[in-house]
Amino acid sequence: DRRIAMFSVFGMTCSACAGSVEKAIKRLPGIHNAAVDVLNNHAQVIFHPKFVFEDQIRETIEDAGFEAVLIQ
Ligand code: 9UX
Repeated sequence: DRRIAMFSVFGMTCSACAGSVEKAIKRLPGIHNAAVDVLNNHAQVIFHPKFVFEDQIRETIEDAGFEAVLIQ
């Protein structure tokens, strides 16, 4: 059982920002993959909804210092 979520992530100004967002997301349980695109301000996350939910992922991005909005 997998779900895909797309977030807009604001405040990333270099590729190291994207790396730290990816790393933070991947530390959560139930994350299959996280791909952060600094140019388009997007983060796509594939996850197992039995272990983690969209809002926990969104809060993790915010805790890493960025603003995140679930767009899809
Ligand atoms: Mo780049 Mo981002 O020098 O938090 S890592 S701006």
